[in-house]
Amino acid sequence: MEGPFVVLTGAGISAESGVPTFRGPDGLWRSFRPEDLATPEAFARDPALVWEWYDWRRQRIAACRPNPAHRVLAEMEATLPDFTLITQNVDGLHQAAGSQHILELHGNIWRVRCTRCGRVSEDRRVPLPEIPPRCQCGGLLRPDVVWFGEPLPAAVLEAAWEAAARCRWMLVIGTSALVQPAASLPVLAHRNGARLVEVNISDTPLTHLAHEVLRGPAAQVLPTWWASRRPQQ
Ligand code: BJW
Ligand code: ZN
Repeated sequence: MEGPFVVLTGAGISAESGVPTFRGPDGLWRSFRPEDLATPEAFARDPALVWEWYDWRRQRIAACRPNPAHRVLAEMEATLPDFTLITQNVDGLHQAAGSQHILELHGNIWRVRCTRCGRVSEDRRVPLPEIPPRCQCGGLLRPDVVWFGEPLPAAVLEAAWEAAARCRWMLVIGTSALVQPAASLPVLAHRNGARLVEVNISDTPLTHLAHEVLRGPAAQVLPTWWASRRPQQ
């Protein structure tokens, strides 16, 4: 466990908390795929429809608690001297588990951003009283998340690239590794000599690169793995 340690998480880490994944069988909402709804075009066409999806997801997530996998990552951060957590998730469950520093590549579902004045604010109301919600300035609010075709937050992505490029270990948990540029981070780490460990219930495009594959639900296999690796005091 020597050297910089990076973790990349995806929707699968929150599955056992009850948060639906994107591409699983229960990932669909009214038969829409994320590629149909998580786009600026969908929002421009029908903001109320897109907001109904987000409002439904916010209600689901509000009822969810972090699971043992989230908690292990908070413990790793507190234990390992050089540790970086990168997440594609927008659910806020890493924060709820006690992780302090989180690189959120795709934003956060509990923030809203005004499409007119750009103001960003936290809004945890579930359900939202008005759909689509509006800013004090009268502008239309949108979720402060990253949709397909939109750039990731530059500083966050830069920090993630740097961490991936220099790490000795990369743990990739619960992501289908289909969405770019997040899916390239483990590839970069691998190319630079990091030991790649994948935690997933199924194969992904990264599985063939992994030095170690922990096959099973993250909330079960991650605590066991960490218990056997954790530095003893
Ligand atoms: C378990 C489990 C358990 C289940 N335990 N495991 C290069 C090549 C091709 C395409 C592109 C490219 N570069 C860019 C693109 C386009 C696009 C893209 O990647 N498209 C692909 C789909 C082909 N990317 C973008 O558009 C990105 N933007 C960009 O690149 O901008 C460039 C630009 C620069 C300058 C100016 C303008 C543009 C943005 C991507 C944004 C993704 N957004 C979403 C929505 C976020 C908001 C929201 O939540 O609503 O992010 S889409 C959705 O997918 C969400 C997720 O973070 C993301 C990844 O999903 P994830 O986490 O992997 O979940 P699933 O459901 O796919 O997988 C779950 C996994 O868990 C599975 O493997 C299960 O087996 C496993 N699992 N239970 C362990 N218990
Ligand atoms: Zn505004």
